[in-house]
Amino acid sequence: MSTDERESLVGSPIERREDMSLLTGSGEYTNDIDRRNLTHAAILRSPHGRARIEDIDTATAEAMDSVHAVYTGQDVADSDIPNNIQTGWKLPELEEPPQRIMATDTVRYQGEPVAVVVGDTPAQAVDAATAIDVTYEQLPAAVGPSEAADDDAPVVHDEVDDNLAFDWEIGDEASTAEAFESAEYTASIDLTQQRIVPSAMEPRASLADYDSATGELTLWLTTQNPHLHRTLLATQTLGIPESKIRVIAPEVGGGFGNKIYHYPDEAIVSWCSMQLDRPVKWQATRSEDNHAACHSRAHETQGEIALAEDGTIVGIRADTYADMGAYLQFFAPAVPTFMYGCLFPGQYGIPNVHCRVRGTFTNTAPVDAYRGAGRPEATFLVERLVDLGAREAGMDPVELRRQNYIQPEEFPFDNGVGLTYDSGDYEHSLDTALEKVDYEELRERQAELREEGRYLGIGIVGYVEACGIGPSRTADELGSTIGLWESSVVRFNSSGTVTAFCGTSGHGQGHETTFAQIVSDELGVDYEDIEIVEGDTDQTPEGRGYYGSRSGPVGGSAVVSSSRKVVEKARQIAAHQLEVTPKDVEFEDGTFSIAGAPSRAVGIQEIAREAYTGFNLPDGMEPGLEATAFYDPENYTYPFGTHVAVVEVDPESGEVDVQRYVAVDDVGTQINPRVVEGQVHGGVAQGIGQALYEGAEYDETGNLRTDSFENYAVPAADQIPTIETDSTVTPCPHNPLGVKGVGEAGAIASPPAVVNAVVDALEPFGVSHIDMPLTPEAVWTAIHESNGGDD
Ligand code: MCN
Repeated sequence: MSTDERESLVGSPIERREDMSLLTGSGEYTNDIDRRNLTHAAILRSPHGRARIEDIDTATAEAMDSVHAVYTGQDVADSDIPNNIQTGWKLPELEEPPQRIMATDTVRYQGEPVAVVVGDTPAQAVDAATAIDVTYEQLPAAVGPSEAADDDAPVVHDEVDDNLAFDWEIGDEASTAEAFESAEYTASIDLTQQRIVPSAMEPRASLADYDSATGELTLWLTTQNPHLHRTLLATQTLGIPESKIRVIAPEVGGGFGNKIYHYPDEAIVSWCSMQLDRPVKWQATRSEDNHAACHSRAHETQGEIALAEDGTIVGIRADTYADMGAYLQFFAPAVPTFMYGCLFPGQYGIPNVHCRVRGTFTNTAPVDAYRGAGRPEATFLVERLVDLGAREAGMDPVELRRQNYIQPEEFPFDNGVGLTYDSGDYEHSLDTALEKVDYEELRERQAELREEGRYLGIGIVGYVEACGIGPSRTADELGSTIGLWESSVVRFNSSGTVTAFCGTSGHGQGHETTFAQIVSDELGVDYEDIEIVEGDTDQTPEGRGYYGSRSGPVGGSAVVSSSRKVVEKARQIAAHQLEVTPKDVEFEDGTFSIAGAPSRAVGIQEIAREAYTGFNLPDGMEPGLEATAFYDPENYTYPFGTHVAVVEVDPESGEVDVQRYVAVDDVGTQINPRVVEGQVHGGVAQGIGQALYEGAEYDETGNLRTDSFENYAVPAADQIPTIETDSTVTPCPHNPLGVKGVGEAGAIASPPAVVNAVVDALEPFGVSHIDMPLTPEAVWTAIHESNGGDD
């Protein structure tokens, strides 16, 4: 597409350029990569939730054909590397026991690495790992976030005898208690936000190639943030200089938060390569990833809402236990605190808010961010409470919401618990969604069907989330150890084409398309002449990667900044050639010209070619045409929206049929509406998965019952309804594109939309809440535990 055919590419729903290779199987994944002398690693993992390692006998494994080496945790411990994975979010008074890349004396979750075998083939390595004989003394395990805080709970780490990683609160407990005392109506909920296994299409993998001659390590890794991984490998685990490490993210097959973290596995594989001076590859199986990649959500919460007589929400409070698993992963302490408690008030102006969160260690896989990270939990809680409050006050849930919304003229809005929402129009979003579903007609139909013994439910959710987090200076105050800026280099090549190197690292979000749209608009260069490069620490500027839906608002803004710097240098060259001063030169659609003299004009690609010959540049100017920019956002951005689920529940079987799903999202200016829609679809599908199907379960010994897709139900395509999307546009006021993030919106809004709908359907049975996943059994049981068993 050429820019002269249209005014602006930002806002255009052009097709994603990355899809052809992904859809035709020509994408290159870590496990597709081959190296000369390649070997393969198999990691032996703890079968127990908690146990003492009494002995490891590796003799049989070492003697097997084609085995190059067998290493234990003690070998690593003896090797004088830092060997301590630490969280990146240091809450005050955080308890943080060390996390070694392989256990030495105690294992603390099923799946924790204990030994590694390097063999000629993956199968030979696995066979040899199976031949390692480990003698364990199995110990009682701490399982469940609130049970782990009991006085007599088994202790996960000796140095933290109450299993409490942190005890955090926000808001005003006393004023909130007063609001509850004087309230007309109150409602409460006890809920479990179940543990989720983020199931990317491809399990994790790494290929490490260490060259002892140069001391350089190249690591192909399923990572969302190659630079962050490089830093953590250098400083936390391997101890080799960061400048000697190159991390490359090929196609990673989806991340969804789960590929942010520095796992023991890639450090083990790299360390093996360093010992053997040979490339070593490791590919997790699905079951291995279910056990050993981070899980998510895993809260137990008591929540309450207080209303005045007229339906004004006067207070909300929550007491949450958040499961941290056995070790603190990179964002773990931030997810159930700042990303949860600070968003608890949702779209409402609530004068009294209090939220306490205790993060507990348990003998389970570490828990950290998964699509939405804290905001799904916050939205679920407040939106369930609003529905319960409406039921208590005898109000329509729509009217209760409408009455309590923050109004457009109140932005920027201080939500009282640490956040300043940038812009919003929640009622417009609600009205758009209600019109799309024809709410009045639906309520009439619901009443008619109830007469026939059929149970239709309508679930409404308004969400606001915080993404594109920054600025860096406030991240420091909140405990972050990293800045939250993003970077890019925009470079004209000598022939006039453009390559933009970005610090973000997308895997399916369409960055190659949307960032090229931005560059095309900024430089006035044809879209086909622009390439986007991400995901390689040797090629791209230092970046922070993708999470918290930051690539559009933060990464896209960095692309704008570096493009504009390029234009300014090009303007000086144009002025020199047109023999005027730079301020007399205008720039539009890729052409520099002089006002009132249209024939005196020169295109930016021509200027780029001149910049590289260097023949005719202003005195003292360096040749070349490129610029680097780091963009640090002024604030988070706050996307919002209204989602409506319409379900029918069969009380005989407990089956839930999602008949309609309407998503109205406001993500500010849309760079590419097609990409935005795709992101909403993906998020809603994952949220419906959480609402109806998914849930990780451990038994009391810390044994993971849901270790494969045979017993962990990720929805198939035919279990996801048609998703009807629409949008409103309220630009972000503080970034140059007006963009808010979209990647997590669908996963945030959809679980409470579905649960609100099911509970609405079952109102005649007196059902007020059902914990996710709403399996037929859970729904049937809820009906029968209320008055439903008697009808
Ligand atoms: N975009 C847009 N207009 C906007 C906002 C964004 O066109 N107003 C575009 C962006 O340019 C980008 C895409 O939408 O191409 C998503 O942008 P953004 O919301 O900024 O999110 P990120 O690119 O930073 O991706 C992260 C987000 C998160 S946190 C998870 S988890 C997630 C998700 O996106 N993981 C994904 N979506 C995913 N989609 C796929 N296919 N795979 C994953 O692993």
